[in-house]
Amino acid sequence: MRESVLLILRVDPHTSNEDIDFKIKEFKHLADSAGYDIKGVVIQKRSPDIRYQIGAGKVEEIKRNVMGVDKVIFYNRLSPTQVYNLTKMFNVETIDRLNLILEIFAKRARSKVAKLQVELATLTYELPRARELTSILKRRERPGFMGLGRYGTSYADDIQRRILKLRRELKTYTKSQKARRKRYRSLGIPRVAICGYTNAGKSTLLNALVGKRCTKSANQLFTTLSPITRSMRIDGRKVMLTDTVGFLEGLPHFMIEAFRSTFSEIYEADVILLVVDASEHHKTIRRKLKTSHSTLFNDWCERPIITVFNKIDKAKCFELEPVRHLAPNPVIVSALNQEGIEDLKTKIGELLPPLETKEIILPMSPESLKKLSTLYKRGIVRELHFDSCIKVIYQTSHEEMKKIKEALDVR
Ligand SMILES: Nc1nc2c(ncn2[C@@H]2O[C@H](COP(=O)(O)OP(=O)(O)OP(=O)(O)O)[C@@H](O)[C@H]2O)c(=O)[nH]1
Ligand SMILES: [Mg+2]
Repeated sequence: MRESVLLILRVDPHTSNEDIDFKIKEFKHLADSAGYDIKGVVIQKRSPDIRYQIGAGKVEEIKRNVMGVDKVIFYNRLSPTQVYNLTKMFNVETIDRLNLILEIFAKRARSKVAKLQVELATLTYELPRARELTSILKRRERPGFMGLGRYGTSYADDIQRRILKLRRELKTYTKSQKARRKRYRSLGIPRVAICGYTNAGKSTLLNALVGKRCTKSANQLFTTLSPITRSMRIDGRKVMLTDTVGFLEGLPHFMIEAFRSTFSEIYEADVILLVVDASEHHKTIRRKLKTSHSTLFNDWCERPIITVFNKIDKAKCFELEPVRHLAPNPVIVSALNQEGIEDLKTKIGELLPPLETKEIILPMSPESLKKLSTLYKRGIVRELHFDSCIKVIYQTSHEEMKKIKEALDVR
């Protein structure tokens, strides 16, 4: 049976209805993606209260209706004192949106690296809270109180030690990831990364570009956590395509930091596909594009970006003009119906690092046929002429051209 939750959002007094709607829609989608049954939503417009985040009167009101709910989730970030006070008032576990996101991540983490990253993010969030909660519980002599039982005296020190260990383990992974990239680079195979707001259709797009179902897509947030890479051909050229974890508004820096190795798939790509759901209102599109750009530029990123407006089959009146300034190289597609995919491939081809074209002459011999098969594997054979010798019009990256000519001993 699904656990039931009550969602609470506090906004400042002058917040627009549009902003509230955006936050609530996303908050509900997050709770639903985590598998909760939403029993109710409470919104309060006021400045933050230091004890409870929402007003004390509102807390009393909710307290009367919170019976039968398994958990209370706040959209706002809660301080450890607020967690303690609210848990005490409601008598059920009370968490915030970041805990909720971390719960989803923990559910989705399959690979060893993803599990390490999620644990690192969770503990980084937990550490300062653990310190403060331990001291609150000690002062009030309430060890083991309502879901706060783990905050014993050595808990914060244990977390600190575990964080250091996780960082070391993730470093080892980063090294092997670097070695893999170096190999692709030395073979002259370019890399394309798919990124964008969560649920924009990134995984569906990877499936459409590769031409088969390689990864799961679903109408929930953070379906994809670990990057997956598949090869595809763009105008005959082999390209590695990577699908990555989605972006979300208000993700703190420490979370992006914990997923550094995943995000580096984006920063180190030759071309970035920034996917956005074109079926939403242009104000939502603008907001999600802004979040995506600020997440991307969190680190320095100078790669060419193609803005992929997806789900055009569902869009009632898509207009590019209001968001054009945030959308370099726009291409409009429906990944689900495979519309516009060829145009997108053409655009990717235009932005990939340029290829070098050379004429290669091979003598007529069985040995040359072996060399020819290597040429096919490692680059693009544009033309092939058999005469007294074999003439190949060959294309590959500049570095690879040098290497292959040396390896095959051809001119
Ligand atoms: N109508 C329509 N739906 C689409 C299209 N592309 C994706 N979807 C749907 O949008 C939802 C999300 O798709 P995903 O491919 O999982 O999105 P994602 O960006 O990978 O999501 P996360 O991995 O959760 O960040 C799914 O229900 C897809 O079927 C499209 O072109 N048209
Ligand atoms: Mg996905």
